[in-house]
Amino acid sequence: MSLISRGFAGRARTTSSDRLPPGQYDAGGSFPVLTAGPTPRVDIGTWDFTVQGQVDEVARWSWQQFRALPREDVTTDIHCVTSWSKLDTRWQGVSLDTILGHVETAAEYVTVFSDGGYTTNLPLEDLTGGRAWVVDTYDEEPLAAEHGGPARLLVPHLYFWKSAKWVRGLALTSTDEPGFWETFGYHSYGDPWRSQRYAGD
Ligand SMILES: Nc1nc2c(c(=O)[nH]1)N[C@H]1C(S)=C(S)[C@@H](COP(=O)(O)O)O[C@H]1N2
Ligand SMILES: [Mo]
Repeated sequence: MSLISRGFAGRARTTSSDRLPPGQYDAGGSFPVLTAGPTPRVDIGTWDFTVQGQVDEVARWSWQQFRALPREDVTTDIHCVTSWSKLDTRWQGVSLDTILGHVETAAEYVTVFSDGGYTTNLPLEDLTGGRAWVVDTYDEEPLAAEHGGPARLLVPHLYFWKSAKWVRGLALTSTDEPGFWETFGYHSYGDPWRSQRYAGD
């Protein structure tokens, strides 16, 4: 029969399968660690976060200055290209809108760089609009070193390889320059809802 009650039809669909992009599974309580190379040792005494490259003036925050910026709580789903997703992950950190509010630029792209040499690229616009953060807290605890502590990028609307661990800054560029995984054939944008895993997807 085709009759369905209003109450049932009108209910918001929030089952986990609706929240999983194509080809992804729910990792549940586990939080896999994916790192190319060793976990770098990061000293917060010398740590800084800089926005450099195509900017009128380099912007720089020491750890103390970064910690004093306005903070936000973020609860979001994350999607790794190796096909695990994790729902309702809880973070705290500084919005990239706050950081980029201090910067004048005509650049359209960003190379995110990290301790240990990892890089990843994305359009500058994708770091704005309340869609990206530098986070230092996971589940109300300081972010663990293997997950990118003291601080990592969080860009949950793109595959998780864009969320650079041990992040140290942004280099603003006029053209889209492939980062670490992108050089090895991963997609330059990486939208999980469009299965943009590899170049050409
Ligand atoms: N610096 C750095 N950041 C990185 C990586 C890395 O190897 N080095 N791996 C990326 C990949 S492929 C994924 S899926 C996530 C994994 O984050 P996790 O180890 O906290 O799960 O970090 C991303 N950020
Ligand atoms: Mo990944």
